[in-house]
Amino acid sequence: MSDRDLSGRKVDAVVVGAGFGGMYMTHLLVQQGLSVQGFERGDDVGGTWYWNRYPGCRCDVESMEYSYKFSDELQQEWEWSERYSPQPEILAYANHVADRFDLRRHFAFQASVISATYDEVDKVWTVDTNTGTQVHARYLIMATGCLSAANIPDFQGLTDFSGQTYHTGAWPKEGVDFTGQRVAVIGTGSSGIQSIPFIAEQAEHLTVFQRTPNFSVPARNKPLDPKLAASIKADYGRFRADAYQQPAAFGAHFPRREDSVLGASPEERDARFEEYWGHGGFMFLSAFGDIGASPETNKFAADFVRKKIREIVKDPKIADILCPDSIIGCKRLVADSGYFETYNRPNVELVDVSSSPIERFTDAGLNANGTEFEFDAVVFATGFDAMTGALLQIEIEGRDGLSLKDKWSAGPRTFLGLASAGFPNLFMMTGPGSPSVLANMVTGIEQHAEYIADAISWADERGVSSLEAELDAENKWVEVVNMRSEATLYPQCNSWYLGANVPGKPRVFMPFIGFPDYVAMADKVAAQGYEGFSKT
Ligand code: NA7
Repeated sequence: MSDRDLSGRKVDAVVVGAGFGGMYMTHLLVQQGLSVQGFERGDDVGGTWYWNRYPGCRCDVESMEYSYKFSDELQQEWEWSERYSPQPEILAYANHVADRFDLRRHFAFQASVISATYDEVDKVWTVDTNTGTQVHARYLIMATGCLSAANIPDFQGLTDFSGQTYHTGAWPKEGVDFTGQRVAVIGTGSSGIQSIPFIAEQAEHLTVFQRTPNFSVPARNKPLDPKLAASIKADYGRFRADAYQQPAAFGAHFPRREDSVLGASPEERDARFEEYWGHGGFMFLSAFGDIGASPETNKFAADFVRKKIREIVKDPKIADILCPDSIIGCKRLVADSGYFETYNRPNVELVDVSSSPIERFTDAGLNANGTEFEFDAVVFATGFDAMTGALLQIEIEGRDGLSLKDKWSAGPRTFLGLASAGFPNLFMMTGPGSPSVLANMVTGIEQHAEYIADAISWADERGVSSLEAELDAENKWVEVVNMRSEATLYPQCNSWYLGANVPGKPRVFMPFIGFPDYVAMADKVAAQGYEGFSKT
């Protein structure tokens, strides 16, 4: 059915996005007997893993954790091949889930929602797509993803460039062959750090433009040990339950140390950090109990990584440029495979644009630091308008003509990161104010999907036709989210958690810190009859 044939359709719920969130949300609502119309701008399911096909793309949460737990058959039958799944395997998994639960039939693909307007009298959302389709729904569920609105900075002269340009988050499906090419990568976040070693291997010459150096630790990716997978599957329920109690809903098996870095001798510290450097990935931050406690305790871990960078990178001047001088873990820690080693290659060049920005693009390349560079292709690894970007690209109009864009002009305001006052029957999955990007995304998604499905069924059973966050509950929630972040080191760097990577975006820390606390607070709201939501 083309999405044009849908016009005028009335459904119980519209779900926007066919990533992990939209798929599970749809599955639950359909099981509850609701009619669902999904819209997805890509031509198939997968969300983040549909769009981010850049070389080297893989998850930074381990495979046995980064998967759905709602179906025991699914988690028992699916087999992951590596410790950290590569993008093609996660996309294959998303496709398998769509087939297994027959989800595609509920979605119109290549259809972007452009506006959604609430009619307070009829209590109905009218949703329009870029293909001219209009449907009506009692509930509108935004499963638009936290990192799905690509950020390409407004570089002067960009349209003058005659070579190819790519964004890591909108990578061509057919792949890109850089063989024999002079390539630039702009950006050294996760996407840049993951892709740079692969592009360097293929390209004739690679120039990396770095504005801020990032902390990265080896992922230590490897084939998944079948015995380990079998032992987890033997009691997957327990493994998931343990993860659920972790602050970020994963890593219960990490050998987490509680002692203070201040109590260790220099030799003990070094040996411990070495051990955790050997474990790989986020686990590094568990080497001592207080790495995130203060700039002073944090510096020991940061110094260790800086030492490692200087050991790996042979040219001391390049090593200096690659050494971050910030808090480790404040921006998302990157798990890499041979990143720093790449700078020892003769075909790789690092350009520091920290003190003067890239000046302009030209026909042949770009000018930076007073030098003209020439390229066949430029890769923007420049990240995303995170958490709010995809929501605010859609003209969402709630009660009394209130626009979400206007309401959030000074930063997002939500209750539970799920709902916003003035927007009845609109739910956001992993929205700002929920654990979202600071938790295992799949776990956060499952929790939200189940929460929303339960809320709708609760309302339907009682004849409640509209659920809306109360302003007072929302204001208190925003306070809680802010207080929790202020008690950490997170506000001390310019991360995308704060919106600091997008010029003009309000500087507000968006995720809720602490998954188990969040679940407890959300469950209490539900248990008290959705206290904090007005019901009509
Ligand atoms: P990130 O982590 O936001 O990284 C984007 C990078 O692009 C970062 O190094 C930025 O430097 C850089 N950037 C952004 N704008 C510019 C300009 N104008 N000039 C030069 N450099 C620029 O995005 P990723 O896609 O790597 O990762 C996002 C998440 O996806 C990641 O955390 C994982 O969860 C998966 P900056 O640091 O802002 O100075």
